[in-house]
Amino acid sequence: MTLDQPSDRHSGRRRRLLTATVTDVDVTRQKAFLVGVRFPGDDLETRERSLVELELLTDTAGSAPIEAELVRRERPDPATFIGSGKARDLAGFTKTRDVDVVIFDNALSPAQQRNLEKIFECDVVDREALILDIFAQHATSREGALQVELALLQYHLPRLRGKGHTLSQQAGSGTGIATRGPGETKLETDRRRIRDRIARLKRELKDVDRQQATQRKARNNSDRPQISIVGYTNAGKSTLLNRITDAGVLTEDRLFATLGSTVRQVELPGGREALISDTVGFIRDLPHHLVEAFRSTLAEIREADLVVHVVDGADPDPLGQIAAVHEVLDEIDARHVPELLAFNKIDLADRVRVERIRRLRPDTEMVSALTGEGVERLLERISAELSGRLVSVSATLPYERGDLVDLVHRVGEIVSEEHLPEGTAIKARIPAPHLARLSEYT
Ligand SMILES: Nc1nc2c(ncn2[C@@H]2O[C@H](COP(=O)(O)OP(=O)(O)OP(=O)(O)O)[C@@H](O)[C@H]2O)c(=O)[nH]1
Ligand SMILES: [Mg+2]
Repeated sequence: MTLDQPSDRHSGRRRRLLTATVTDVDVTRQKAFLVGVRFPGDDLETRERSLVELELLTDTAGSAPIEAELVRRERPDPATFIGSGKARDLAGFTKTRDVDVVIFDNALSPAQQRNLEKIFECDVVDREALILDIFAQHATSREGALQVELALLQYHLPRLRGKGHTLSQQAGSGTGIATRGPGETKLETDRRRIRDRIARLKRELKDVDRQQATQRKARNNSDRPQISIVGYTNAGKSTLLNRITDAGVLTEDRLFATLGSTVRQVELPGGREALISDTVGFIRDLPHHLVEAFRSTLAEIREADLVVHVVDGADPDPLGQIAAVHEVLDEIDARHVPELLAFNKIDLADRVRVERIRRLRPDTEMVSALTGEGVERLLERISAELSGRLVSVSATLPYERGDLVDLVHRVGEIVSEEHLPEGTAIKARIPAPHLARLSEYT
């Protein structure tokens, strides 16, 4: 990837984007110009990758990224982030190309966004707005829609301004990149209405929270360990769930295909049953408002017995993805849950990268959710990780206590089982909390 050097800044040549989306720009799609900013100390490759990811996000949101530029700056300009000279320079280009929206990879303050819109004379948004917009377009469940709307309104509240549009055209509409503010005269009323709506959404989400907590509790009481599949968006989480259960979850080569969560039962090697769930993917700089709004969906990760962290082995920067996922896990207080790394898409990953990960994280399982390679081993590892917290028991259960025999089968791993005249002699490994129920017969 060659990015603009300062020397050809005025030559009119800008970086051509790499993916196919550029060559067949759909005339009906909004044309987007992307801007990344690199400060001293920022790693060039990281900023470039982030810009390529922004391009994917833009495409996913339904706009056509036509060009991108990585701008160097000593420090952010408080008024325009990139400095008004640079902004005017870029605006000269975007106006000749009829750009509809300028998208910044870095977060903009409401004032910077407003000032930049004046210079560019078109919509200016940042990565957060773009991700929110994608979520708005993809949310299908009731709670998903509530969660996204809450995050959107919280993002928009400090940005409301008069631009002659009505409120009904924005918040949660999920069409186009939602940036438009309401008409000037209605500004105050709209602010109040949004605050009221935020309060109402929070109340509704509390109900959802309660329902989901009840469901989780019922599942917890079912004695089966809970496994949460987590990972960067598009890493292959849903494909893995489908591979090991017959969940039939939608999988797609696009970002944020999954927004809700799906729980399925799985029988692990050794016969033990567990619950396994797949949920929304993470990304670098996942908007804080979204993480907050999705807390109830993400709560099951926090309460899981084991996290299976799926890493996209075909990505050029798997370690960066791992770090981004850990950041989100930190934010939702889920870092205490034991983690098993599954390096996915090894059918695509190059050998060098696989070896590098293997050296850095020797405990990583290499899998291909698509071809099934390594999945059986992964299940064995999951089983072993969960067994780490099992204790050995030896009991002779009378035949009228078939319920206890069932319990041991369901929650534990059978070592041996023999039918004696006085009952079923069973040797097994079970979670410690269940020991008490067998104590009479040990
Ligand atoms: N080659 C290859 N492709 C895979 C593999 N696993 C998943 N994919 C593809 O990667 C894309 C994303 O897969 P998903 O399962 O939807 O990914 P996800 O992590 O659930 O993504 P989101 O829900 O969007 O966050 C799909 O096109 C899958 O077919 C794999 O092991 N090998
Ligand atoms: Mg998915």
